[in-house]
Amino acid sequence: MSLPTKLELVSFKICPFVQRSVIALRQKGIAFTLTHLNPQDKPAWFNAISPLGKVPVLLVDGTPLFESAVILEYVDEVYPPSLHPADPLAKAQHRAWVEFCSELLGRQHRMLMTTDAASFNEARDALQQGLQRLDAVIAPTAPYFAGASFHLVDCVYAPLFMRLALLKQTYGLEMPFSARMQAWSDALLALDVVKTSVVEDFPTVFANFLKSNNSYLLSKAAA
Ligand SMILES: N[C@@H](CCC(=O)N[C@@H](CS)C(=O)NCC(=O)O)C(=O)O
Repeated sequence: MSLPTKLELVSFKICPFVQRSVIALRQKGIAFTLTHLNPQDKPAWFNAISPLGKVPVLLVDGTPLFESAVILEYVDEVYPPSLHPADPLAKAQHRAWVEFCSELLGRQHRMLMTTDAASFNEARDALQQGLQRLDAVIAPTAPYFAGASFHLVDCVYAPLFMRLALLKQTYGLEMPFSARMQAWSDALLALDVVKTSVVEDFPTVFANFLKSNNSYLLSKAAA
C-alpha cells in the first residue's frame, strides 16, 4: 500500500470534530492542508462531498472521507505507529470512550445553544453527569486517559477540555473536576499539538458563535 500524496482537511473554525482530526494528524507528523469554510455559506463542492453537510471531511488524494472517528481510524491505520493500545479489548474500550466524547460534545453544544435558564441548567447538568461518568474510568495514574501514554482517545478529549477551560476562564462557568481529571485536562492543554490545533483568534470565533446563537451563557456571564 502506498501512502497518499495529498491530504486536505475541510473545516469550520469552531468545530471540535475537526480539531480532534488536526490533533491526530499533527501528533503523527503528517503533512496536510486545512481549508476553513463558512458554515453559513457552504459551497456546492462541499455539499457534493459531505453526505451530511458536516465537517470534517478529509480528502485523501481527492477521495472524501467523512465522520471524524472514521478519519482518525484511517489515519491511525495508514500512518504507524498506532495511537491505540495493542490489546483488542483495550482498543475497543478506547473506541467506545471516543464515542462517549462525541456524546459529551453534543451535550456541550446543546448547553451553549440554549437561550433560557431552565434549558441551560438541564443541559449543563447532563454534561456534568457525563463528565462524572468519564471521571470514573480514567486510569488512576496521570496524566492521560490510560496513564503515561498519549493515545487517539486523548486527541478526542482535548477539544472538549479546551472549551470547558474557555467557558470557565472567560464566562465563569464552573464544571467541578476531580484532581485526576483536572491533571488530564491540564496535560492535554499544555501540549503544543493541542495549543496549535485551533485558529489563533479562537476565543473570538467562539464568542461570535455564542453571540450569533443568542446563547443564554452570555446573559448569565454578564449578570
Ligand atoms: N459525527 C460527526 C459530527 C460532526 C459535526 O457535528 N460537525 C458539525 C460542526 S462541529 C457540522 O458540520 N455541522 C453542520 C453544520 O453546522 O451545518 C463527526 O464526528 O465528524
